[in-house]
Amino acid sequence: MERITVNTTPIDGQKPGTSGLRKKTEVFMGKHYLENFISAIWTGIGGASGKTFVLGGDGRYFNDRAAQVILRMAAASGAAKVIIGQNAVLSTPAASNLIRKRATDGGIIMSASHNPGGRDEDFGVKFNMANGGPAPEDVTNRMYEATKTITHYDILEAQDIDLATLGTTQLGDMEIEVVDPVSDYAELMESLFDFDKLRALFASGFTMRFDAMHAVTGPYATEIFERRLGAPQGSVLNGTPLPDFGKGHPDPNPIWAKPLVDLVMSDAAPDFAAASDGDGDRNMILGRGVYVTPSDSLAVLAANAHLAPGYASGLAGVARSMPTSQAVDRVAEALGLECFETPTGWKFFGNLLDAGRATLCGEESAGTGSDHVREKDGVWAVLLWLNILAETGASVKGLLADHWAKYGRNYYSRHDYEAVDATAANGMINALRAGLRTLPGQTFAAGKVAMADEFAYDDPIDGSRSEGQGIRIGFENGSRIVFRLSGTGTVGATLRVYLEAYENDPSKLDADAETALADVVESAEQIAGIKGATGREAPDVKT
Ligand code: G16
Repeated sequence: MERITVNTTPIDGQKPGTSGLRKKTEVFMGKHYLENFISAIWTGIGGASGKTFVLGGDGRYFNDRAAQVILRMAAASGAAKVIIGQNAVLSTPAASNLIRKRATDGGIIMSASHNPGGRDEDFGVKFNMANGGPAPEDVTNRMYEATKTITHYDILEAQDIDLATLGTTQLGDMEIEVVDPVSDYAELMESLFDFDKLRALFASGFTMRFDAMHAVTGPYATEIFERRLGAPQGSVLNGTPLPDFGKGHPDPNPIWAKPLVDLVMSDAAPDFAAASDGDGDRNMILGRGVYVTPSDSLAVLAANAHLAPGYASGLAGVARSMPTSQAVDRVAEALGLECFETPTGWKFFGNLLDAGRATLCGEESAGTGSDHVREKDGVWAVLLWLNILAETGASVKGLLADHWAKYGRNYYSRHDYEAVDATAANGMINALRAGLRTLPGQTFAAGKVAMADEFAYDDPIDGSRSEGQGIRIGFENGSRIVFRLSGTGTVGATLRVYLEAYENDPSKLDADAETALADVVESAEQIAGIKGATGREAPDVKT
């Protein structure tokens, strides 16, 4: 086994985005591409020597090959140990849990999350810190700087490691421990939720469908829902993980999980349905005849989390990403909780969770989580919903209706224009930025503009400042439009337009969301000229 030093040169564009580095799989498979970035990770975290890491991924195409390369590079760089999920698989929340539970120095997660997988699709790599959360911007900036000056990397020449067999092996001086990807995570879930009550719920005939979308949550969901909680076999759909996710788009939203939405809207609807994404951190919640927006889900969970044993003593505070609807703010106000508004990206919740200022966090992009790990967590969100339904005996629709009756309803939708010309998209955002000061006082279809700014965040814990986090336009009646460019796409630019309208008239809480938001949608076009800038007549995806 020989340690070799390979000469290389910088490769353009290795700047981590909202959540790590995501590129086309073929790009990652290109000469030195993965190796350069892994070496830059070591530089960004002050070296790998003597450290223990967790390694796992969502099982997408190239996951297995990339894992072997990362292990050889970790060994060559002096890492003491790597704890790896069997077959190099770990869901993102399970990886976060292992990083924390085993008191490691961090971990590498191989995933492009909800992006499709396969040789022609996407791959990704991100680093999580010792707290289990995504590396903050100062660390990812150091990684990026390292990619611009790299001249060589170290790697062992060795045979592939057997990652199918549980147990401990050696690679050079480094120890490798292959662990069951599910058991530690399932144990954590048992510590947070009332599994007896959930078993009784399923025993009483409660029906559920969980769509794992042929992605990483299949084994987790089967073990927890079917084996431990006794949901009938077949409650988990598409539970076999596939390297290309069965050619699907593993993003749990009404577009990509349409069959599940159709099911809950049909006569054959189960009591409850949910889906998760490629790496298991996102969730979509559905009930008989109803889709719960991620923003509403966060608000309902915040209002009812105390019904689950893990949160019985109440919440320290809540946090949402800026584009997420303000529904949770109303719950926080009623409960007297601190409520934080952070930029898009789970990494921004880490400091608040570590400092004990927030217990529950969530994002409009189908992410909800708590201080049990430092990632959003799809299966956890499903269990919290189930625990609340078991305690209240309510239906999803009933719980939601009660919630709106109490707090009012934040109608909400996100319109995505995918793979648009990056120059045109940036031009549109620049034009909006330039015109911000002229907007307050002007009236559009949605009403009179009360405020308009570009969001910047001052982290209350470490004082760091993150600028350029999206254009916010607030109306006097509580409606809001946010414009932002995605940081997770791999082709051109993806424009996201977030639309929100608040309603508390009891007779108007049950409207069709598209109708309720029509004026806000029209205002977004009036203000930004989206059609002209993107050349598109309509968004590609509406969530
Ligand atoms: C990632 C981040 C989330 C973010 C989402 C969308 O999720 O972790 O915080 O909300 O991307 O980001 P953007 O709007 O920049 O595309 P995931 O599930 O892809 O890791």
